[in-house]
Amino acid sequence: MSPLFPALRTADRKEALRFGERSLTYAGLAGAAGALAARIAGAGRVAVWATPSLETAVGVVAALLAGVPAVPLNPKTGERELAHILTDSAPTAVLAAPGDVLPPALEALTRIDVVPEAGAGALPVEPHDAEPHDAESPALIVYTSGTTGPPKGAVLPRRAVSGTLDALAEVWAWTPDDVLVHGLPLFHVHGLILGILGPLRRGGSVRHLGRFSVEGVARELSTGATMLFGVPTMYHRIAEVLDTDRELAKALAGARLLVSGSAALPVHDHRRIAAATGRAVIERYGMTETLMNTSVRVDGEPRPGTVGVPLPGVELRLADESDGIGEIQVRGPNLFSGYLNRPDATAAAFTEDGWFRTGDMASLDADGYVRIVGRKATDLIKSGGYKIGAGEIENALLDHPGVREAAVTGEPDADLGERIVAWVVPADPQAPPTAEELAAHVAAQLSPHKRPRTVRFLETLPRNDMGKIMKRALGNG
Ligand code: MCA
Ligand code: AMP
Repeated sequence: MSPLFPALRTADRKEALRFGERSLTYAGLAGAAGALAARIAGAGRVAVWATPSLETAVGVVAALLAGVPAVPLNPKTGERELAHILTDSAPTAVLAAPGDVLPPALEALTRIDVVPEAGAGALPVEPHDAEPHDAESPALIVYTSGTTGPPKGAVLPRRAVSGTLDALAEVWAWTPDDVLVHGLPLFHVHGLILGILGPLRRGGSVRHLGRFSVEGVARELSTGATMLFGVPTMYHRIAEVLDTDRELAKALAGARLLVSGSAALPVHDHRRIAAATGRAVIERYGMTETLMNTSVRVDGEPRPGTVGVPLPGVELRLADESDGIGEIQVRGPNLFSGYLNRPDATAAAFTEDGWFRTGDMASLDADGYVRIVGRKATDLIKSGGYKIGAGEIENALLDHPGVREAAVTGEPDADLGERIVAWVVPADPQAPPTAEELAAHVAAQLSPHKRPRTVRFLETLPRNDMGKIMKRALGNG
């Protein structure tokens, strides 16, 4: 297989990456990532302490050059989830920035500091020389939540990464001249594969905001950035201030492409942004296991409420249709190779004839535009663009001594799309734990974005004759 990042061969002075005040040219990236690749070659698997930083980008590129699968870790992952990911993925080393303080769970691993300077740390190598030629070799392992149990590691081969990025390049006319801005986290597909590896594969540039802010978006789009990637929560926050922020409206109006994904962008926010800027936000639809499936094309008609058409090379069908609505199933070079250590879950994710079951329910417009209308599993919650399983939060809550019973649902939320709600029967009704205490417990065990935003105390949970909790009887859940 050809190299993932051809622009590293020319290694010129063009800016590749910028995080705040710090940046790296293609020459700098080739040197730094090439040197690190030489150090980690043959390392088995490496974990990457995926802070929103230059070090994360260099670390992941180095792993790809070395042919060593990278496991990006959310630096805010709580104890229980981190322990699971480390046991499951068994990395031999962890890549981190020199100043990063790592949790005790990572102490058993060899720590390798990432130094984003050309030639730092070891002998520079020709970056493409060590790259594996096998398109099926695993590039990244990205953990993703299911309805129950701990997150599963989706094994993403090099073929899927290059395939999805090249398909997006075609439909978005994405070129080396594009400068992307975003503030997405770097431990998921959206921020890392699309948002960092995407510009690098094109030989373009990316400016990362460190953390998302409306001001940062306005500043970068008015000073040379051409594209914006975000989750709907980010576009909602933009839409909320557009009426009063003329600079922001001007900056968005001048962008070449505004792309939203990870969850549905409400039609109301689409309309507010279009009215204030004259620009339509383009939606694309993907999943950790499938990378990108569909998108509105840059030369196509944006249609709020739809996620566009299948990308080149992706086959899409609706299964078990009734009243025009069916489950989206996909096939193509964009798909993962399976869940790590979970042949059972991998087999269950595919139909007998080899199509991947997304669990998303949709209808098709007459011209093939896909309209997502919901999800098969009510126990999956999308909050802020993060996928969260109700079961993992329930298990964490049940571990708290103040909780006798717990059920978790998602409720509509204008900012987050869905808000996590915990329904709790306290162990001692006279002295229930506080909502803050339970949120902090979930944040410390799993991850802060999985914490309940609302806690409602009950005397009992509604159950059916079989003893199963009836979530539909709980408020809107
Ligand atoms: C608050 N915080 C806490 C607690 N409460 N920390 C510990 N314990 C607590 N009890 C901290 C949080 O960690 C955070 O810190 C800060 O307070 C604010 O938290 P929060 O309110 O959760 O943040 P937010 O402002 O509401 O976040 C909104 C967001 C975020 C920025 C939109 O949800 C986000 O980045 N979403 C992106 C999700 C994403 O990339 N999804 C892609 C997966 P701090 O701010 O320092 O962190 S989907 C995918 O990849 C597929 C393929 C696809 O299609 O794209
Ligand atoms: P994740 O497993 O975190 O990668 O999230 C994948 C899920 O996000 C998909 O199965 C969809 O439910 C949802 N998703 C991603 N993009 C969109 C979109 N543009 N519109 C609606 N849902 C989306």
